[in-house]
Amino acid sequence: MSASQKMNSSRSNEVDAVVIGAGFAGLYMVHRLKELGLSHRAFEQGGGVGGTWYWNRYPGASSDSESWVYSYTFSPELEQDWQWSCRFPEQAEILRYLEHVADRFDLKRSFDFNTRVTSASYDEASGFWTVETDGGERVRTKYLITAVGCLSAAQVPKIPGLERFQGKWYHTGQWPHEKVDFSGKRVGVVGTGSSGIQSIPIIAKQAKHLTVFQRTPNFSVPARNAPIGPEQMRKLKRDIRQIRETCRWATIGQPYDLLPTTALEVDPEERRKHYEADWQKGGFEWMFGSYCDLLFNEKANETAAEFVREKIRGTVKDPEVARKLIPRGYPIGTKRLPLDTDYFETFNRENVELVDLRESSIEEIVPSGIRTRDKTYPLDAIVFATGFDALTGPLTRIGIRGRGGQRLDEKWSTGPRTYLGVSTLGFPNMFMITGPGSPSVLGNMPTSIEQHVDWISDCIAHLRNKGATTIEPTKDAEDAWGAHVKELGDGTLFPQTDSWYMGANIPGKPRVFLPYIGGFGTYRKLCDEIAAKGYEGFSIT
Ligand code: NA7
Repeated sequence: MSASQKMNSSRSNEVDAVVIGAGFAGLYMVHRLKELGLSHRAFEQGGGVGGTWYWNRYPGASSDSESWVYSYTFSPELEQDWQWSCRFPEQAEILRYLEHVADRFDLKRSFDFNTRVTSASYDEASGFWTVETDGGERVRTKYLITAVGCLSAAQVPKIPGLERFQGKWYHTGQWPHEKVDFSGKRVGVVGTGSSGIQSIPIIAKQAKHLTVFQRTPNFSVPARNAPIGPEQMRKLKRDIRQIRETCRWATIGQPYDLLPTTALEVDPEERRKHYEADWQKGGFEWMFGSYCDLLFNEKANETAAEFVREKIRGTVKDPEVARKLIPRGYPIGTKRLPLDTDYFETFNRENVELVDLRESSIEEIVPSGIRTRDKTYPLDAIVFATGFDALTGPLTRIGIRGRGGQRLDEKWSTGPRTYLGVSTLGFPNMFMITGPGSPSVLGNMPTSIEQHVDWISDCIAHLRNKGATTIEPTKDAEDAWGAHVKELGDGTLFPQTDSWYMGANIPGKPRVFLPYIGGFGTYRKLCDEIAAKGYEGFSIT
């Protein structure tokens, strides 16, 4: 018997709710279940709380939302007590915060850590789910709540020869807990998404030599991280409720919103000044607090894209390296926009080399390094910053079966079908926190998470008050929601680009725009209205 089985032998195998995951979502969900007085079990495959921040320990991993909004709002006391050190906190600080929350609200005792859920099956006769774990447990539950994150199914590309590599290799999303020291080493980083762009400048400072293997050049905006001084902290503490209220209704759950102006109606010089001023401020606001047509109109988008290209040209000294780094052929913002600290500057270092995989792709991994079509690059370590099977991957990997044994991955084989991104037909009493078809990754995640958890908690309370046994979306509601999500996505520039938003980073994954892009505030209002109408679009029995 494993330690966790022994520890939990006193725990109930029949509960009101099972929660999967101990990140921002799972922790808050458990807190709400406790408040509702529901019996529950919660499972987490990591050895502790944190979710994304438990796994993503790579050098430079940090939040791209400001600390004062990248946190919970449900407890004003917590909000006042916790002191963030800087604008964009690093992984270790966010993990400390989540540890603090878990201890403060006594959440850890609800969880079985180091325990992976291996299947969840719905039994129509009893109306219960059976959840199985790799610890050999079977738990029956009325409600199944997934809090598995949107970017948690790490993707290591299937490059031949990896098993023969004699050095060490890592994926940014599954980073070891012990310190990885690259001093004196020849390191290769594959991938230039957010994780690559955050880690490359730091690895470059440590390693003897760094080779960056770039498939698609990325746009990036400076983070301009900085400590929070006493005066700023005083103001933040004073205004925090108002700041958070703005986030709750804003397009991407941030304390700013798109301008009412379009990029093309503004005089080019004025537009440049605007881009420059926000560039100096740093952060996502540069794009998402900017002209309202940037993600809808190619010409408008091009004004922003060209501004960033100019910045790259002005930063990178070697014109040939600059040429390779300059993104072309897709609109800015349609791949997740990274924030960086000295990313482009890093390519001016003597010990950093850029390999353009569009000119010479990776053929194989050899014992001594990476071989492209043209050359072998000797390496002591490889870092795969190659991303995740986003949004659907964490859910379809669990092994969820609904009515009639229908598998979730089969139901979603041509793309996810959900109602509000929180539920899916054929899987009664299952709730997905920030599932596909909800705003999720297009907004500040903790804001998205809290809204979903609150909505789910209220829904469960409603079901209990009514004495209802099941809730499930109707086919009409699910079809209409899918069509709405698609129509909104099609109205943007996103479908033009191969990105994880489109499922295009995973070989064989259907090409579907995964999140809801109607705006976070609009979505919240809609969810509230649906609840107020007695959960319109759901059949409740
Ligand atoms: P991303 O944003 O998916 O970036 C992955 C990067 O890896 C991207 O540059 C990819 O190039 C590259 N990639 C993927 N597969 C390969 C192969 N086979 N060969 C070469 N290069 C490859 O993941 P991140 O972890 O950086 O960020 C994920 C999110 O986590 C981030 O947006 C935040 O929300 C947090 P491509 O562009 O596909 O050509």
